[in-house]
Amino acid sequence: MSLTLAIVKPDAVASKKTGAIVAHLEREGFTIRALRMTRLNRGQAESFYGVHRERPFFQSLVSFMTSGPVAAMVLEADDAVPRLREAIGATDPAEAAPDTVRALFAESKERNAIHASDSDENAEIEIGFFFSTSDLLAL
Ligand code: FUP
Repeated sequence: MSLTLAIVKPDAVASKKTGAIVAHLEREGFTIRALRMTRLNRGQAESFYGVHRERPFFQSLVSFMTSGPVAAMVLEADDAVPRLREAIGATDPAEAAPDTVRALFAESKERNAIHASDSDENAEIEIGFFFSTSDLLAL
């Protein structure tokens, strides 16, 4: 079993899709090992998306990610990282495979409902961004 981080983004939280997305991920076989609502401030969002700092969409992405609460969760499954990437679908919902979270719930390439870690290394870093060791002690 391995762990990954998912974030239900502000678009999906605001439109009350959090529960449906969590239910979808549980149906796909993930176990929720930690879950919390929070609202990112600008510094936190800039740091979380630091790899995209030079991209033209960076400021818009940071504004969106700080626009309202998010639901961050640690998900467990066999091969959790690649399986969650498959379950969320392509970045742009217009290109996401049927029955993926983004095909079902996302509004646009930016307002795309969910984030998922893209490697085991980043999953560990991103879990640490939202959860402390004591949150994960019961794992
Ligand atoms: P993903 O791994 O699918 O979340 O996508 P990326 O890491 O490539 O991009 C991170 C976030 O930047 C996306 F979720 C949405 C945003 N983004 C845009 O707003 N416009 C783009 O052209 C690409 C990404």
